[in-house]
Amino acid sequence: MKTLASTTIALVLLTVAPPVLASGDAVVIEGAWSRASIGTSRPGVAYMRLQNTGDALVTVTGLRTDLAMMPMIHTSTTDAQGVNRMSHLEQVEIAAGETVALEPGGLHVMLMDLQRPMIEGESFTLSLILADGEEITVEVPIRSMAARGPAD
Ligand SMILES: [Cu+2]
Repeated sequence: MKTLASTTIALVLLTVAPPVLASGDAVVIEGAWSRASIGTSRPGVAYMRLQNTGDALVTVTGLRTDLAMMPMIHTSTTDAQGVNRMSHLEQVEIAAGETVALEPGGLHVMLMDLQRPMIEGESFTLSLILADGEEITVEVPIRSMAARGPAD
């Protein structure tokens, strides 16, 4: 009864293993998208939702992609005069069970120093580096220059 034996072992492992997900496995990335660029002189942008399905805080401390020399997380704010400003965030914390949205007008991935144009219909690989050294990689589709969301 090989099958029964395997099932028993699996159940034992499930019981013994602590219900802690590795930080990289705990984060689910949904709805990633970006916009096509005109050449490479201006930075590119990318958006996504980061869902922490685990039971511990996850901190994103950096980004990596071969598309851009300096990918970083920016936040957008509008001051009292209605002027939009972007600032670089050193890290983004995602509380257990929470979702952090990177979307137009708020948090976003800024792709500084593009190495090639972002072409509609193509995609690129982006890795999120976590505080514990784990990385999560996502394939980001490139939408049109006028896109306002992942379905455009
Ligand atoms: Cu920015």
